Amino acid sequence: MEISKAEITSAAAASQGHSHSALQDLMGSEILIKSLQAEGVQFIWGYPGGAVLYIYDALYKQETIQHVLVRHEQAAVHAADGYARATGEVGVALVTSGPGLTNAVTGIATAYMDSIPMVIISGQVPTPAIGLDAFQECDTVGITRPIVKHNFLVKDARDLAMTMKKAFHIARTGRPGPVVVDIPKDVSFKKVAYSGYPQSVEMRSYNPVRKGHGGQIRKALQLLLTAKRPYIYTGGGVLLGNATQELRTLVDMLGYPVTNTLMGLGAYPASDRKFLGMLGMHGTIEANNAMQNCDVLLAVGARFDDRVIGNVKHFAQNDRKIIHIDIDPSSISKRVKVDIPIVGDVKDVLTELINMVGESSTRADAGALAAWWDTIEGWRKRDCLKYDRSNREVIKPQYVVETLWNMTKDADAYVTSDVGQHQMWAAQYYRFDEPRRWINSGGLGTMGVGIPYAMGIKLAKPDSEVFCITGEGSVQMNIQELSTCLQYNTPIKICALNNRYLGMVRQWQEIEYSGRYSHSYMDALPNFVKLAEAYGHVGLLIERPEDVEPALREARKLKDRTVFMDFRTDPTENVFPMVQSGKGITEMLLGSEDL
Ligand SMILES: Cc1cc2nc3c(=O)[nH]c(=O)nc-3n(C[C@H](O)[C@H](O)[C@H](O)COP(=O)(O)OP(=O)(O)OC[C@H]3O[C@@H](n4cnc5c(N)ncnc54)[C@H](O)[C@@H]3O)c2cc1C
Ligand SMILES: Cc1ncc(C[n+]2csc(CCOP(=O)(O)OP(=O)(O)O)c2C)c(N)n1
Ligand SMILES: [Mg+2]
Repeated sequence: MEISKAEITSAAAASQGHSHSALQDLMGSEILIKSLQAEGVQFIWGYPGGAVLYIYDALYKQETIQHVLVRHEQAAVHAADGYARATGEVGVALVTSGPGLTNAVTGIATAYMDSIPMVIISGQVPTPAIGLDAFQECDTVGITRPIVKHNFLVKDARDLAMTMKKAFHIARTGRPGPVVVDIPKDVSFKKVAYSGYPQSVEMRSYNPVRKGHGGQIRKALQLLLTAKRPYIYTGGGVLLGNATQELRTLVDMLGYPVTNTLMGLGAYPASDRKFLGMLGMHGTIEANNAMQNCDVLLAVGARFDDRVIGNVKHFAQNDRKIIHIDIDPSSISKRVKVDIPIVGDVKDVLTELINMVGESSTRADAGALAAWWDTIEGWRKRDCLKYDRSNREVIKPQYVVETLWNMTKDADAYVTSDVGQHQMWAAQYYRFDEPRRWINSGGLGTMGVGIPYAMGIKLAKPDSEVFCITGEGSVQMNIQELSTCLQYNTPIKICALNNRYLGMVRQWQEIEYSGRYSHSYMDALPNFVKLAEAYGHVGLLIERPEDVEPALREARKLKDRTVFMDFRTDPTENVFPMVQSGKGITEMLLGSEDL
């Protein structure tokens, strides 16, 4: 079903309502739909059940919002989350009460950990039945409280429109996050007067700061311009705050080295020399060594995650000044003590910083900067991402990713991944130059996101190519969504790096548990080619290195088909560099010779 932009705009205008003279009696479910239309919602991923049948009935009677019937509620939330990550819009999912909601919990927690703007609507048992162990009742507000930015239980249909306005506002402003709106069945069918969707919203207790403190920004500037070994460490906040252009401008003005976290890949172009690669547990030598040895660190929308800092005591051994720009004050000095905190929106703060750099007559010490770059180039020469490229016997997983990158780097392509070794190889060997092209679960590390993320993106971006790099373990966690892909014509390309192992677990067992491979080998795997065919798609089995490129070429040619590529990769390959748990970020294992 194609919906034109004009139709969405006119539905949004109609649902805004005008004045009290336009007062009309509407059911709660109809008010909900009008609210979603007013917010410009185009897609909802969901699954019906008793508590939401009035909402589904109202959906049936409208034409501007496309609903996608998934095969499992977890995938509904992931698909809406993937859509949100790729577009920057609020992702919307709809689930029924009880098991519908509990199935959605992993999806909600995944979005929460990565600060993704979402509104999840759940059905609830009728208000008089709440607390009576009613059929399919669960305490949605209680269950989701620790994994949402906010949640609401709507007890009166008259509050519904304002609650939706607040939900969208909270989800997309400040540090974004998922908001759950729980709607009891009686609220969805009760008729109340509707006077239009609120134009504005005010909440006394919620006022996220946008503009950073001018005095703090000036102090940051002083530090940055007098640095001898400066470093810019950026994260997901740059993407969430749509500030990639500002970041590029600042880095170009300063000429300083820059790194991205796993969540920030694409915030700065990977093909630029000033980019040192990802940092952290599986980061490059140059990125991690620069982090440890810099004298001034500018952290931008990055939260000093344990996978990035490693052993905090080791990190603190070197003296450095830290400037931290983050919209959420609770992110600042959480794990690492910061010298100059700047609470504000990354776009606003960087813009101000850029203006100040432009106006300042001070310039960084060119000699010191050149010496710092020499040191960095020395680290870079180690070429820590080299691997056995010429192997003709077995497919190296890195080779699949690198080949895909070579073939699609100039294309309009999105890459999703699941969680495991394949995710790290995707992050290391696909060099993202643009924002919102790399879609994965970092904070919760949820296996099973890959296919739903890809189908959520493909729906919103039908003309783009969408690849899902996955493992044979992860892909089975939401494999049922291949059915949704067919029904809604969202042809995606699945690149399964099939090593017959829960590879990341196997790697840890090899390195940290003396090779005791407890339950990390997966036997009795399905025939993925036949499975893909059974779902109405194309399956390809690729067993030899020389077949990797032709398979990818064939899959890309099949534009309108979902293709499952089962790449049989080296089962014992490990991800390097690797920082073991408890180690400092410069204490890296670089290859199997270090084991
Ligand atoms: C198997 C596995 C291995 C991993 N290995 C690594 C690794 O080697 N390296 C690595 O980097 N990560 C790794 N991760 C990911 C890691 O767990 C974290 O998810 C990641 O490091 C966090 O990225 P971030 O600091 O960019 O924060 P995010 O989670 O992206 O948080 C964004 C920050 O920006 C702030 N923010 C949001 N919006 C704005 C705005 N508009 N303005 C200002 N600030 C804003 C938020 O408040 C928050 O503090 C791994 C994950 C898995 C599953
Ligand atoms: C839902 C969930 N369960 C368990 C884990 C722990 N875990 C992390 S990676 C991994 C193995 C993934 O295996 P596979 O998808 O085959 O990827 P590979 O590491 O082999 O590339 C596991 C079990 C997780 N991240 N998510
Ligand atoms: Mg595997």
